[in-house]
Amino acid sequence: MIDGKKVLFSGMQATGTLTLGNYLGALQNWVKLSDEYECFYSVVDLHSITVRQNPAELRKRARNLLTLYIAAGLDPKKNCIYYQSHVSGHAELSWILNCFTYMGELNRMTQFKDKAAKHADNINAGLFTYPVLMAADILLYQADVVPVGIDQMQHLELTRDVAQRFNGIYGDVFTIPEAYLGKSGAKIMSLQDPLKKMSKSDENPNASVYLMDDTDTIIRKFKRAVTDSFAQIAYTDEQPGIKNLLDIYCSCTAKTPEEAVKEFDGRGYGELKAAVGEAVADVLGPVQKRFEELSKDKAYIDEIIKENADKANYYAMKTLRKVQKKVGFPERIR
Ligand code: ATP
Ligand code: LTN
Repeated sequence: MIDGKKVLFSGMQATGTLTLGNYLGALQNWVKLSDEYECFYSVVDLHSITVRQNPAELRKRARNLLTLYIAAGLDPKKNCIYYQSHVSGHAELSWILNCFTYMGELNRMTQFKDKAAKHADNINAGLFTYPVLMAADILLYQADVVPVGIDQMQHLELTRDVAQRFNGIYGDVFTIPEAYLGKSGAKIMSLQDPLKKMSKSDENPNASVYLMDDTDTIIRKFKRAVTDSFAQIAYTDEQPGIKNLLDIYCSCTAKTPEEAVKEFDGRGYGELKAAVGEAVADVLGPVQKRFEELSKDKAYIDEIIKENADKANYYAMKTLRKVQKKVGFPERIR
C-alpha cells in the first residue's frame, strides 16, 4: 500500500514496434487501472538486452516507448513512468531472487523455449533468468496487481512462487501479486494466422497492426485479414479469425461479444472487417497525435524521466534494504 492505495506494476520492452496486441492487451488496461492504483509503469530496458540490440536504436525506442505511455493516457505526475535501468534495485534484487529460484522452474518457461529457438546463436544466461528479473520488478514495489497479457501468466505464477518461498523462510517480506487480465484484449491474434499471437517480432508486416500505422494502412490490413469460409459471424473457437476480429472490435468499442455479434448479424465479412478497421483507427488516431506533440517537448519528457526515477528509487530501496537485511548482509555504517 502507498498512501492508502494498492500498488500496480507493469512493464514493456522497447524492442520492435508496438502492436495493437500490446495496446489492447496491456496499455489500454494500464490506463483504465491508473486511477484506482498507485502505479509503476516501467520501460524494461534491462530485459531488452537478453537479445542483441543496436545501442542507439535501443535508446531511441526506449524513449519513444516512455513517451507512448504518456500519449496513451497515463498521467506521468500520478503514475511512475520510468526506465528500469535508472533504478539499480531491479538488478540487485534479481540477483538475490536468482538464489531462490530453481533451474527446474526456469526450464519450464515457454517464452524461454520460444526465444531460445528464435535466437539459437545467442542463448545467454540472461535469457534464461529473465523471469527472475521480472519477479524482481514486481516484488521490488510490493505490487498487489500486475496487468499483463496471457503470454506472461507463467512468469507471474513463478513470481508468486518465488515470493512465497522467500516469505516462507524470512517472514512477510513480499506482497504476493495477482495478475490482471483484461476481458477481451488478453490475447490478440495475428491477422494472417489467427492461431498465432499478434507479435512485434512477426516478419510479415500484414500480420500485425502497429500502433503508428496510419488509417489507410490499418483499413488495408484488416481487409486482408485471414478469416474462413463459414460465411457467418459468430464468436466461437471454430472461427478463430472472426473471433479475433470481434475481440478487437469489442476492445476498441467497449461492447460485449454478444452485442457485436448481434450488430453484425446477417452482414458479410467485408463489412465486419471495415468496421473493425475504423474502430481501431479511431482508437489509435488520438494516441498518435498526442505522441507527435509530446515528442517535440524534450524538456518536459526529460523532467518526467528524472522525477520518476527518483520516486521509483525511493520505493525500490525501501524493499531492497529490507531484503538485504533479511538474507544477512551487513548493515551500512553511516
Ligand atoms: P515479442 O512478440 O517480440 O516477444 P510482444 O509483442 O509479446 O513481443 P512484449 O513486450 O513481450 O511484446 O509484451 C508487452 C505486453 O503486451 C505484455 O503485457 C504482453 O502480455 C502484451 N501483449 C503482447 N502481445 C499481445 C497480444 N497479441 N495480445 C494481448 N496482449 C499482448
Ligand atoms: N516480460 C514482460 C515485460 C515485463 C513485465 C515485467 C511485465 C518485464 N517485467 C513486470 C509485467 C511486470 C514481457 O516481455 N512482456
